Amino acid sequence: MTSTLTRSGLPVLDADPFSPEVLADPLSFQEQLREAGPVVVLAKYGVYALGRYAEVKSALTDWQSFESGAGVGLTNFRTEKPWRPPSLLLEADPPHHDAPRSVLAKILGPRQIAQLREAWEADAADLVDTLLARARGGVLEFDGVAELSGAYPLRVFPDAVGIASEGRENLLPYGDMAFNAFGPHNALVERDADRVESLSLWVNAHCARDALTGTGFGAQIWEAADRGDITHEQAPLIVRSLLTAGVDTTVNGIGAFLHAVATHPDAWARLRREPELIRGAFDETVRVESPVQSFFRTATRDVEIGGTIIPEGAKLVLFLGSANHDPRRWEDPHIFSLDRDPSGHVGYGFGIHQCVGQHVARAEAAAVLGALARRVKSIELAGSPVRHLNNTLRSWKSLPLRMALA
Ligand code: OW7
Repeated sequence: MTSTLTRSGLPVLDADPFSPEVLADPLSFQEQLREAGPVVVLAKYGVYALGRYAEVKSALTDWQSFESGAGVGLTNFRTEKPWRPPSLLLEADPPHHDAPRSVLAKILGPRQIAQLREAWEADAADLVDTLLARARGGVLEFDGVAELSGAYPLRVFPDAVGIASEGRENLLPYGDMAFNAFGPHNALVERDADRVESLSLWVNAHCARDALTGTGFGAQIWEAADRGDITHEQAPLIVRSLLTAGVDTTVNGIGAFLHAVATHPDAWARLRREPELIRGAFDETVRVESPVQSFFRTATRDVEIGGTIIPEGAKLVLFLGSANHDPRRWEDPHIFSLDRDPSGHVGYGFGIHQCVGQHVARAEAAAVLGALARRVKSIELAGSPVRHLNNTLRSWKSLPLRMALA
């Protein structure tokens, strides 16, 4: 695949970043994108693309010029109907974005999440103890996705939101569908076409006030409506954001963390000796794996970026994963290292939309990896891991692991 130039001098790529081949292994596409130039045209979709750290970060920061309200996927909400009513957070701009954002930022703030830490650590210890009870001769082989990364968030997060137990198996497929929907209408989207209605019905029903128990995040969103911080019409859509964005992301973040330690034995030994490094190690995981690979923006005016004018109304795709591997910003960008400072990565985005749930994600990951670090001497791959393909998410379907008890 080569890049050619348009008459305006812009590089054009024919490669499809949403093809199965690129989704399975995006690094060479990303390098091609970064090397082609700071702003590239993707011929297949007729959109602009950013793959370098500097431009991705500046587009994320400049929300006035690069709006989210026209959708953060390929679909332009100004000209095409969204697959569901837009998110009041992700797919909104100031001033509409601000009240929902500040309500969620308080409910999911570091102090609030710190209060869940002990219970979440106990849940992680219980999950890991039950798993390790199956060890024979001090060794256990298991699937890290089925038993840990795919299980733990479903054990703690729906409870924290306050939804009922029945039907929780809908959460991962719904999230998978929502994250596929940011991409083009390809086979990954088509595959789920007959489930959109039933999965949406289930999720929407669980956003209602009477479906949310006790003191959970969901009930707190409704209380914010009672206080007048948001309207009662907004409340269920904000609950929907939690149920959409809160499960697949953490499953894949924790899965990426397991893969990183299973393939870096020195890092695992060090995390066992110095468990206070686990949180920073998770941030390095989010940088190197970038569980959310891309989001789109739409130009609100003719706007210059990377020496190019993006015309008003044009869609551009920001490759977060590529920015997090840009050698212009990161030394040995493809290497997972406990010795680097990963701060400034754009794996959680940047600016006013930066992941409002990141304290939840960090707490879940630290609980699981902390429980393992106290009990498990070594972790290694016991077979070839298998990718799960998604238009937006970097994901594992299976992660065969072998662990030796400490
Ligand atoms: C929402 C990490 C992305 C998301 C993703 C999908 C949906 C939403 C947010 O954040 O519904 O607000």
